[in-house]
Amino acid sequence: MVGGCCGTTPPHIQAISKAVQGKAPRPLPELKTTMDLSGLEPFQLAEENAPFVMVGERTNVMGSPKFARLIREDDFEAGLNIARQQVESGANIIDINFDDGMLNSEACMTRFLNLVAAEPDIAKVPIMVDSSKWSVLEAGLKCLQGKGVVNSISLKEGEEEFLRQARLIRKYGAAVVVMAFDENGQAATKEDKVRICQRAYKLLTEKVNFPPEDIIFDPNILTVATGMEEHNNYAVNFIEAIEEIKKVCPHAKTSGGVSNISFSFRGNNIVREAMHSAFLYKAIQAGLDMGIVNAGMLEVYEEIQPELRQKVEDVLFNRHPDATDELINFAEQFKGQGTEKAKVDLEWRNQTVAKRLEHALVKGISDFVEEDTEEARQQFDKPLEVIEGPLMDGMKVVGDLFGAGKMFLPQVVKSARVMKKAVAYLQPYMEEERKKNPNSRNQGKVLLATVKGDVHDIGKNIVGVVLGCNNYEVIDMGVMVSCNDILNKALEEDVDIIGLSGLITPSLDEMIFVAKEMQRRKINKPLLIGGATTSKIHTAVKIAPAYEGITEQVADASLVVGVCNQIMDESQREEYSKNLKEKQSAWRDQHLKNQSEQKFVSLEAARSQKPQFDWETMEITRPFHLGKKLHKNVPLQTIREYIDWSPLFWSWDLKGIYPKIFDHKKYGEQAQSLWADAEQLTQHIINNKLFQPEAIQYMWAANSIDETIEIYADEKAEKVLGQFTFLRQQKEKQNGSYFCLADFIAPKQSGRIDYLGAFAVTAGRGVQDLAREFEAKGDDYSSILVKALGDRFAEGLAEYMHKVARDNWRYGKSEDLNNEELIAEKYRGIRPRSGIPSLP
Ligand code: THG
Repeated sequence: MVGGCCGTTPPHIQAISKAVQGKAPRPLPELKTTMDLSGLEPFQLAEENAPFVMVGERTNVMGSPKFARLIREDDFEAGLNIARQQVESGANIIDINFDDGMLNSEACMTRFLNLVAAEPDIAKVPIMVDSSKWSVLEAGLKCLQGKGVVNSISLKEGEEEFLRQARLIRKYGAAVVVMAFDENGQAATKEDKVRICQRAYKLLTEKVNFPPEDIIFDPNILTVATGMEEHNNYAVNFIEAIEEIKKVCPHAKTSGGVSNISFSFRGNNIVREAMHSAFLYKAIQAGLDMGIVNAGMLEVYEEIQPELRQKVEDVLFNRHPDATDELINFAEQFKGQGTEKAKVDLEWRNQTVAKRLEHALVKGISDFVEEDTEEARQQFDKPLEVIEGPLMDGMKVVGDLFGAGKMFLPQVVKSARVMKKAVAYLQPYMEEERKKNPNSRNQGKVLLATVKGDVHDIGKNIVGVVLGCNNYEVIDMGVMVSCNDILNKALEEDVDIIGLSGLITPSLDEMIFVAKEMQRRKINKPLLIGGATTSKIHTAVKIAPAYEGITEQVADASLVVGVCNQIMDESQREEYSKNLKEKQSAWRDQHLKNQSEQKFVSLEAARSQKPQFDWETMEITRPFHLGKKLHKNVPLQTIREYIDWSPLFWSWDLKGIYPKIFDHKKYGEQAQSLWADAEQLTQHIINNKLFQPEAIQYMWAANSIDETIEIYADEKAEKVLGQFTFLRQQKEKQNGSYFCLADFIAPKQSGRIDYLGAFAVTAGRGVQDLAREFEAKGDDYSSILVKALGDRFAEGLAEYMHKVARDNWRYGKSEDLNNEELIAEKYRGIRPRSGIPSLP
């Protein structure tokens, strides 16, 4: 077993140690002194059985934005999960660091270590308390159970302070990391590193009697590939220093912060991980005992793509002056990719062009799509065949995987981004193709539009392209087009066919409305329906009956030409229309049969069984103020704190509750990836004030009369300002009352005045502007994300306004609810909004 008793040895370390054993066996030291540490379980760092010890780096507010956020938000429980994940991924020790100017680091350290102590699956491993402040290290030492490690002390404040701290560490019973710093600063050359460590070793062993096996030297892993020539030899200096320190400081251990080496490739995890494992491979051979690493995120050395490995090693081992530039250029292709892809990476590039296109679509990789599309174009007679052939085939795979629940909406939208890029690439060729055949007659004019309320146009755009390539003239009106505009345009251009598109459910109703309007305005043109939520059944049952003309749902872009050709062909049209209507009629009958009958009671019967409240004794609280208040420029940061994030994931069909969803078996990974994008965008929006939220709020004196609530100018209730009338439940119930929202306001005949609040909120114009900005760049993914965030900010503002209203209503002042409790509606009062069953 490697690394003592805690955890199993992960494959990358097995591979590294195997490689080390095979290639350059390290001579065993003559004295086999072990370093003993412990959490709840003992951990022995013995040279002969521990080729390498992994210290988990993620519980560090400087090294993990996620951990930092959780701590800032006071969610220490979730912070524990990060510690747990590190242990589960094979960390033998965990490094814990709260060095942040905005935190009370001592208090955080104490609190976190106390929480860790209560978690056996974390506390089983020894802890490394990490800080550059002695007071924080000491706060940590006071909490540590077992035997941990202090990270770190150094000679930078002189020998006296160094020895004082070392004595205290001995007293607390911990091991220590000593950094290669002295009064003159950080050691960067091999000579300085060795000299300082040797000096510290002598002081510790001779003046404090510090056991040498409890000393861990860290001779500074510094960042390479920064573009500064002086940095090029940093990795080499470290590795050579390790070898020397092991010789001149018997029994002492060595360590380093491995991820430091690759800071210049931040955001490019594939390259970073390749650097870490290539670096470790050499450093372990040189005698490195332990490293602070992202446990679970180390590439297996043998599996690094050979070309990448060579370029990385050229940089690490400073093999030639252009090594950095070459790696930077080569690294470009991996940017922003997750590591998962890295492991199988580029293998797929060896497949046929059709398979490559499919892979790119499924994985949402747009980097190679233009070159692959070009290659495919050369293989086919016409550019359109590339779309109808390999690209559509690839999209079909995406569709099937999506349908089977193996792909999720964010991925599908990323696929569409790839498809868009391919189609855009082919567009000029298709134009050319059309010009080459001027005699091919115009097949007909088709108007396309995404209906009002909907912004989805990927499918519609593909349909437009496909029709265009088949000699149809396409008038594309874009997204969010009102019924009036569509029909006016159809008449003005005298189009042959109208195609409506939409992806979200409300679009179905908008389509019904368009059909009704066509009937009313006697516009006799075939109507085609398309989009993800449309269906043959819905079209037959709900849309077609509203309009006498041809109304057909077209399931995907590959079918649209066939349908249009039949419509445009005089000889086929009548037959086609008759068949269609027969089919739709049969579907309607079938649908009706499947509907079970629902019984309703009369309104009088429902009223007679309305809920009964004792209005004589009911407590009615009087608000501080009545009337109107406008809230302009509510700070985005304030609203952010009131946001319920779960629906953000639902809008992408990732089902789960935030933040538990991150650990979800099926959706966890996608949820994390979406969250990272959402957080980044949110920060950008807040920093640049891109949304301008506003709200208007009212509070009225009110009474109810049956289903109606009257609102009054003041508490004298003489002047009625207006009325709200609500529905009462009438679906037959076996027992229970038939509710109406008005039941919750004191009835007029009770003689008591009651109150009703209302507000309207918006996240502001900026949502649309920013979404359009992304759309213009062809980035539907970010555009949709902006809209989803706009929706979150509007909802968050509603939650906040409700809090303001309750405060005005007095009882809010005494409530003490956190966000979760707000989401669970633990407050007094209700907040119905239009669009829910009680207020449709
Ligand atoms: N020596 C010793 N202690 C140390 C260091 C060292 N403690 C801190 C640090 N260096 C080691 N820990 C880390 C932790 C994280 C990273 C680097 C070193 C890191 N984090 C990513 C980043 O900043 O790019 C986080 C990216 C993300 O999560 O999104 O690279 O040298 N004794």
